Amino acid sequence: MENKFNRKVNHRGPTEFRDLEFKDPITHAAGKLAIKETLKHTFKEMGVVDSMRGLFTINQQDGFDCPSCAWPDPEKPSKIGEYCENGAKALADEATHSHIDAEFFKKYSIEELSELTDFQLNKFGRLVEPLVLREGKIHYEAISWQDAFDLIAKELHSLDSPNEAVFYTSGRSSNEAAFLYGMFVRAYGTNNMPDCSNMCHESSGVALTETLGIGKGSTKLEDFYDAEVIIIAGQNPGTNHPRMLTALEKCKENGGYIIAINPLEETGLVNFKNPKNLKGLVGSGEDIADLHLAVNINQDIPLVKLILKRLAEKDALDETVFDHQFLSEYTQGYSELITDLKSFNEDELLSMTGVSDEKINQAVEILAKKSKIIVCWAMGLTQHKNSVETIREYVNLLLLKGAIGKPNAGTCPVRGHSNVQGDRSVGIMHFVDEEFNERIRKYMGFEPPNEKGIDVVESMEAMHTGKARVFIALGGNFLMAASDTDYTAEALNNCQMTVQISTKLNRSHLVTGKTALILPTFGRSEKDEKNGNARFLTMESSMGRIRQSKGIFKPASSNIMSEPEIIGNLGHTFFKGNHPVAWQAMGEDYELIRQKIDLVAKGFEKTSEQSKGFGYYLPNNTRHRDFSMLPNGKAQISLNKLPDHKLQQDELMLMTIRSHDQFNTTIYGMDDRYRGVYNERRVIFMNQSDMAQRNLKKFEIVNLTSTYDGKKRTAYKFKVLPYKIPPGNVAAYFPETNPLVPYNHFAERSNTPISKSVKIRIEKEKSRTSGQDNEL
Ligand SMILES: Nc1nc2c(c(=O)[nH]1)N[C@H]1C(S)=C(S)[C@@H](COP(=O)(O)OP(=O)(O)OC[C@H]3O[C@@H](n4cnc5c(=O)[nH]c(N)nc54)[C@H](O)[C@@H]3O)O[C@H]1N2
Ligand SMILES: Nc1nc2c(c(=O)[nH]1)N[C@H]1C(S)=C(S)[C@@H](COP(=O)(O)OP(=O)(O)OC[C@H]3O[C@@H](n4cnc5c(=O)[nH]c(N)nc54)[C@H](O)[C@@H]3O)O[C@H]1N2
Ligand SMILES: [Mo]
Repeated sequence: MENKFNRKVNHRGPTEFRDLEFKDPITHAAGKLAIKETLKHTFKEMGVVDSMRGLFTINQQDGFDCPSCAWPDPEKPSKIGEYCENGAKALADEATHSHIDAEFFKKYSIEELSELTDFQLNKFGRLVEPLVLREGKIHYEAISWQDAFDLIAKELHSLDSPNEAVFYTSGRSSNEAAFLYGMFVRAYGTNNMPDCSNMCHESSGVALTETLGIGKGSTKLEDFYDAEVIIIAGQNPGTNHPRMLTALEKCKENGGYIIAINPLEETGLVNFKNPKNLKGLVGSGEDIADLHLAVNINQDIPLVKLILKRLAEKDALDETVFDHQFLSEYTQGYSELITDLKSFNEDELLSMTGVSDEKINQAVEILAKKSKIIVCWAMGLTQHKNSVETIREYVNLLLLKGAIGKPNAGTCPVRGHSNVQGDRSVGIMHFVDEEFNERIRKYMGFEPPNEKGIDVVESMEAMHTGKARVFIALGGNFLMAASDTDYTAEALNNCQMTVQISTKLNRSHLVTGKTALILPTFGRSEKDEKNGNARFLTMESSMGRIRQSKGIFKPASSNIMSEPEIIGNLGHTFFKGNHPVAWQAMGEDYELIRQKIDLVAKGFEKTSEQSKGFGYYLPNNTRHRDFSMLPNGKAQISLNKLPDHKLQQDELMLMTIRSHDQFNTTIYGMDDRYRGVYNERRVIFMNQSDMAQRNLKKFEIVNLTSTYDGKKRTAYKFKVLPYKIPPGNVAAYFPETNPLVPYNHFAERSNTPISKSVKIRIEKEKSRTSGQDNEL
C-alpha cells in the first residue's frame, strides 16, 4: 500500500508459508516439556545466569511482577519459582540481550521492515534510543529526548482542540505511569483515553457494574482452593493463565468439580501435569475439567438459560436448589427471571448450544447440589455483540445460587495484561467520573475536562475521518490489536503525528502518521535507578491486590527512560514548567505519584505505605454483599435475549484466538504445541464435516472472507486443519485474522470488537502473489 505520505508500507505483513506440521495435540499441559521450553527461550535470549536470576525473582516478594498475565501471586510463593512457561517467555522477550539502535534504522527503512513478519520484527530485540521518522522519510533517525518532547509539545499545542489528540494505553504500564499519563491527558484537556481493555474485558466491566455494583471480579486466589464448583467459560488457562492451573488442581484435590465451557477441548483443562510436584514430572497428568461442554461459539446464553431452566424446575419441587434467603435479602428481579425462563423452548435452546442433553444434565446435577461456585471467564465471553448480556446471564446463575459475597464463590473475570486492571483503577478511562474529577480539582489543582472521551473503536473512526490528528501510545501495538487492520492502518496514516512509547519493535512503528516518534522505555525486569536509588512501581492483579514490583537487570541501554519519567518530562515541556502539577519531580520520584494516587484514585488509601511486599487488597463491595450503589440497594438479576446470528448457508462462525507461542501481537514462536500445530500460524481449524461440505483437503490453501454491510473483507492464505471443533465453528489466530473484523461491529454498550464471532466464508485460493494480496 502506498500511503498518503508516499511510503510503501505493507501494513498487514507478508503471507508466505513456512513448513507447516500438524501432529496430535499435546494433551499434557505443563510437565517436563514446559520446563524445557521455558529454559530454551530464556537461555537463548538472556543467557544462563540472567535466566536463573530472573526466573527466581519473578513474582517473589521483593522481586518484580511477571510481565505476562494478571493472574495473582500466592501469599507464600513457591521457593522453586513462581512462574510459568509463558511468563518465562515474556521475561526472555523483554530482557533479551539483542538490541536495535539508530544504526539499524539507518540500514533498514520502514518499507523494508514492513515486509517482515511480526515474529521477525519482535526478534530484533529492544529499542534502545529515541527515534524520529520525519515527514517524507522512510528511515527513523536518532533524536535527543528533549527534542522529542519539544516536537510532541509543539504538535499538541498546534491542534484546534485537545480532542484532536488520542492517548492510548496498553495494560503493561505501572499504576504510577498510568496515573501520571491520565493526569497529563486531562491537564491537556481531553478524555480521549482509549485503552486495551476496550478490546478486552470492557464487557465484563459493564456487565458487573450494572449487576453487582463494581466492574471487577469478587474472588480472591484463596477462594479457589475450597470451591465446590469452578466454571471456566471462554478461557484457555493452559496457554494464557498457566499458573491458574495450580489453583484449579488444589480445588480438585479438595474435592471440587471443574466445568469447562468452550467450543474447544483446550489442553491444560483436559490434562495437566504440574511441573512443581513430582507427580507432575513423572506421572501421566490429570484431567482438570470434570465436564466439558463444547458449546457453539456465542451460544452461552442459551446454554446457561437451559441450565437455569432445569435448575428452576428442580427448585420448584423443594426450594433447596436456589438460595432463597440470599435472593430475597440481596437481589431484585428473581420472579421476573423465573417467569421469563418459562417462555423459552427447551429443544430450541438445546439445539442452539450444540451440547448434548446428557452433558447439560450432568452440569445441572452438579450445580443443583452445590453453592460454593466460582465462574471464571475471559475473551470467549467478552468479544461478541451480546457480551454484556452473556456475562450478565452467568451472573444470574451465581445470584440464584447465592454464590456471591461469601468464601469460595463469586465472579472471576480473568484479566489479560499484567496491570490492565490497575491502569483503569488509577484513571485510564474515556468516560467522566465526577467524584474522580472532584478529587483531581482538590488534590492536583487543575480543572479536568468534563466531556466524555473516545474509546478504541471511536478513536479508529476519529483518526480515519480526520477528527483526531495526533496518536500517542503508552505501550501496545494499536495497529495489530485493533479490528479491521486495513481501516486502522488508514486511520494511523491520516495522523499528523504518531508516538509510540515502547520496549520492542512492532508494526505500529511502521504504519505511522506524517511524523512518528519511538520513545524507548524500561521493561518490568530492569533495575530502575535515579541518583543511585532503586525505584519500584506498583501493579494490581486480576483480583484487586496492589503489589510492588522491582526489577533486577541492568537496563537495555543508558539512553532509555522510565515511563513515568517520559510522561513527567512531556508534562514539564508542554506546560513550560508553569502548571500546578510538579510533572518533572513526579516523573523522577514515584513516591510523589503514589501519594497523589492515594488521594485521587478510589480505594487507594495506602499505596505509598502498604504496597511493599505483597501489598493490600483494594475495597470490593461485592465481597461483603454491599449493593447500596444499585437500584433499591440490590444486586440485579437480569433478563437477557438469545443471540440472533443470521448466518448464510455457506457462512461459518470464526473465533480469533491466541496460540501458545504468542502474547497478544507479540509472536514468540511459530508453534502451538497444545493444539499440535508446528511452524505456521496461518491456519484455520475446521470440523471435518465442514471441510467435506466444501470439498477441502487437509493443508489446502484458502482465503477467508467476511461480508458486513455489503463490504467484503479478505484475509489471504490460510491452511486448512481438520480439528475437533463443533460443526459450523472455525478458529484462527489473532492478529492475522483482524482484517476480517469490521471496525463498526462491536459489543453493545462496551464497544468491544466482535473478535470471537465473525461470520466468514472460505474461498479456495486462486494463485496470486502476496504483493497483490496486501493492496488496500
Ligand atoms: N501466553 C499468553 N498469555 C496471555 C495472553 C497471550 O496472548 N499469551 N494474552 C493476555 C490477554 S491480554 C488476555 S485478554 C488473556 C486472554 O485469555 P483467553 O481469553 O483465554 O484467550 P483467547 O485465546 O482469546 O481464548 C479465548 C477462549 O475462549 C474460547 N471461546 C471463544 N468463543 C467462545 C464462546 O462464544 N463461548 C465460550 N464459552 N468459549 C469461547 C476459545 O476456544 C478459547 O479457548 O490472556 C492473557 N494472557
Ligand atoms: N482479533 C482479535 N483482536 C484482539 C484480541 C483477540 O482476541 N482477537 N484481543 C484483544 C485484547 S484482549 C487485547 S488486551 C489487545 C492487546 O493490545 P495491545 O496491548 O495494544 O497489544 P500488545 O500486543 O500486548 O502490545 C505489545 C507491544 O507493547 C510494547 N510493550 C511491551 N511491554 C511494554 C512495557 O512495559 N511498556 C511499554 N511502554 N511498552 C511495552 C511492546 O513494544 C510490544 O510490541 O488486543 C486485542 N485484539
Ligand atoms: Mo486482553
